[in-house]
Amino acid sequence: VGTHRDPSSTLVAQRATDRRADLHFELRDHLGQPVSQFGFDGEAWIKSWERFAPGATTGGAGQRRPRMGGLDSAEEADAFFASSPEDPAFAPSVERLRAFLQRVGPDTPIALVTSGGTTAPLERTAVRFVDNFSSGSRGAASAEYLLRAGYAVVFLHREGSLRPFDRKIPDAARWFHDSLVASYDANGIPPPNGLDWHGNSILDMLQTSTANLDRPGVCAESLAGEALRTKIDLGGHFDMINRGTLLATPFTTLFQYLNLLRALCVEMSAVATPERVMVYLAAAVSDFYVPWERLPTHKIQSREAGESGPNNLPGIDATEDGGVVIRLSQTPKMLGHVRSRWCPNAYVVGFKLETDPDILLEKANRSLVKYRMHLVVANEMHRRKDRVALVEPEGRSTWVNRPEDMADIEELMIGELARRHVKFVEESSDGKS
Ligand code: PAZ
Repeated sequence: VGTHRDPSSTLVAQRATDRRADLHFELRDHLGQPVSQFGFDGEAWIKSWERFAPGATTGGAGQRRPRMGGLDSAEEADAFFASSPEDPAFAPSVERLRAFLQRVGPDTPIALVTSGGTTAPLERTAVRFVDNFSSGSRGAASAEYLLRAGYAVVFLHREGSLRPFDRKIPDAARWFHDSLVASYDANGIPPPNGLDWHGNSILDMLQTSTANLDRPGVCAESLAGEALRTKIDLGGHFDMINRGTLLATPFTTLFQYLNLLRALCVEMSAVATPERVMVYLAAAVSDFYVPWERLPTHKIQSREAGESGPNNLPGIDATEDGGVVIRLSQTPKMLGHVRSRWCPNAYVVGFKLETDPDILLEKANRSLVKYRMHLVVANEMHRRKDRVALVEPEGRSTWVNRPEDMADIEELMIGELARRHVKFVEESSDGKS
């Protein structure tokens, strides 16, 4: 039922039966080779374990890392980052952000928009993962309206989720865009005008398609056809790209997302007048995950009922009927760190999603107070495209309803938020003078 690693040696004690009385153990070394076997009185053993590792004998699979502080403590956040895997895309993403911030004028407001859902892998070489419903529609639409409102937008989005300006383009065309980027990369084709291919819209490709038609792997005509068949504000889009006001940074896993979020916030907090930064946290971040140190390296194998295994997988228990029990830990809460440590001068907008409308406002308000958000957007799962509440300090909340003839509720939301952000910047500069 449990695997417990003794930090003073490399031995792993594995309980071989699930009967509390008369327990049988097999000790294995760190390579999984049996060293010895023994058995003894189960109840006494359970009591002794419970004394110094409460819950360890009943909590199911795996080693339990003791919590150092609360879930939202700096220690928990630091431990999460220290144990995250290396991400080869991390450093280039931060470099691209630095170049982007250099291009943004000193008076331009900047928004960091997070969008789409994170995955929590179940294996290091992830074949399987826990995901969520988020399509990225909220983030993509919000980024568009922020751009239209004059913001430079850093769009931190789930790879493959919806993106500004191409969110209405059919999947086939977006797939084509991604293949095109891969093909440009593989062939070393540099981006035009010093801009960046990665994460930029499908429409960037249109602009330069004719120049690249003779290049290997590039076939832009069908792409142009797809895009032009949809009703898109091409002029507006090219304007944004040409002005260099949109930077998209992709992530997939929870580890990638949180590492990038922290790095981008820290970079953005160093701009002149950091109050002009709005952090808009619309991504649906997994509340539960398997810590990296507990993930098996390779794919978890399936097996017949009664067959033994998985063995030596610290986060996973086999059940009698051939199933597995995987224990998910709670993801450390990072919202408070955005406010207090990573981006302390920015205007920070959190989001709260609930399926039960009766608890929505209360939960949003709790998040506002606990993490010192400037505003929390409260939305109910099935009505999220039609109405949201903007929850602010001192119990204020404003409902925003989408009129029938308006395509996106984000148009109204961003109007409201941009107004509040302007006021926030003015009040911050008044406070300084
Ligand atoms: O991505 P989408 O448009 O399908 O959904 C948007 C949303 C519901 C994920 C977003 O509005 C939101 O509430 N994000 C935060 C979710 C949460 O962690 O509570």
